[in-house]
Amino acid sequence: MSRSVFTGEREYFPDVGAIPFEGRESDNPLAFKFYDAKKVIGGKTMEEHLRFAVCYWHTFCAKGADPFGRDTQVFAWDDAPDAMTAARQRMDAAFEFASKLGVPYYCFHDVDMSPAGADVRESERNLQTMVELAAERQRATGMKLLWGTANLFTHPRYMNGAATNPDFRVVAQAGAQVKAALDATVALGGENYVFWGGREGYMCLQNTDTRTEQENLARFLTMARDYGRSIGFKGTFLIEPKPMEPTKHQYDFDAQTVIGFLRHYGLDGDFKLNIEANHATLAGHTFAHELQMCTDAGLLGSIDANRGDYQNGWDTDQFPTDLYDAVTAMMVVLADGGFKTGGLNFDARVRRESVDMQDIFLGHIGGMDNFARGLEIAQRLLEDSPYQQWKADRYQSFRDGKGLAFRNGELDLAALAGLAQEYGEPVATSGKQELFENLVNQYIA
Ligand code: XLS
Ligand code: CA
Ligand code: CA
Repeated sequence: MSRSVFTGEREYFPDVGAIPFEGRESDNPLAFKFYDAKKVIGGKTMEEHLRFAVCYWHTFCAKGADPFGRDTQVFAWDDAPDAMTAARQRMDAAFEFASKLGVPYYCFHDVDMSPAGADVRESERNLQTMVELAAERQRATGMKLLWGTANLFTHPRYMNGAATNPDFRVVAQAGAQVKAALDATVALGGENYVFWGGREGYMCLQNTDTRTEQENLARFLTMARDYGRSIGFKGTFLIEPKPMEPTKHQYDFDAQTVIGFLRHYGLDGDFKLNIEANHATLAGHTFAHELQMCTDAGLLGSIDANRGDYQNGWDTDQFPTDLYDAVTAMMVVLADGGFKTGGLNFDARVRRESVDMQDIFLGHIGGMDNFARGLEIAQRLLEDSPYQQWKADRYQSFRDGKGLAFRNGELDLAALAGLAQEYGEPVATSGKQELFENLVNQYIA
């Protein structure tokens, strides 16, 4: 992977150069302490394992506004006479930032990259113009597109849903946006295409025909899949679960709900899941739980690594700083054989109070270092520790004899009951939770 630093006509982060790896003793805040891109862990470099991505929207579009206060951050690239000039400047800033940080990937929504036009045609033209520039910038930097997506939640027309809107004309608008975003993703060699259904749910059960809406969602996704494949998209379609916010209830509630939906509608051959740590918390699960449900189903696609706040019930999209979370997440990813088309996207934003341009680098450096440590520790836990053996040993009784016959479907319920009589009361076996937890902490050194 090339790490040439890109700067356009104007340099937007002049005080920051390429971020070096300096090791854990370094006192340079603008250096990696743990992420050493070329370091080999278990046969692959850190860069190949982690496949980090910077997201366009939080990093270069959001400026600190919250429901109680307006923007706090000022971005030089917004200073432009018209929206397309601002979009070009934003793109230069995005590629400068990502190439200085040294991440191999980025992600975008259609409207992050290019302004919506007066109608569908004009919006498409704007996006095509920006895609041509993005393709040039990708060639100049070696950066790649992890995923593209369409923003089907910000525009007022989507207030009652996009693919699940009760008004078919709105569904058609959503179709136009997804078609153009798929074209853009394919043109940029995107490895995945994401659907996050922020408004695919309801605010009021009484006014909502949930059955029709969910059937329409499946129909819409099937059409998108068919169109994507017809234009040569070879990557993975991803659904990103989230239980709520902005809607009271979102249909893609959590991993198991989405897995059931994909299987029910025969979409599990083309779609996998994009798991966001923050959304796991909102659904009442741990990050690792959501990842585990996906790998059990063979449907782990990609990760949005941003975390929530355990005291808050909303989506705070913070950079991931919790080492335990990173370790337990990477244990699941590594045990699954690592990412295929997916990667680790920082769908994260610096805090509203973080108004220095350097803060954006600091947030990403911290998240990348945290996952680099998580990777190394998880690898050692899986390779060097007795963890996998201990876990497998708990299920030893299914490996031969009648337990194996049960697994193979060779016993009926009457036979199972007969075995209970024959065995008598089983001797209690300890679950050894403390032993497992202590082992994980022993390796977090
Ligand atoms: C919002 C989601 C969103 C998706 C992309 O909560 O995380 O940012 O990742 O539309
Ligand atoms: Ca989020
Ligand atoms: Ca996300």
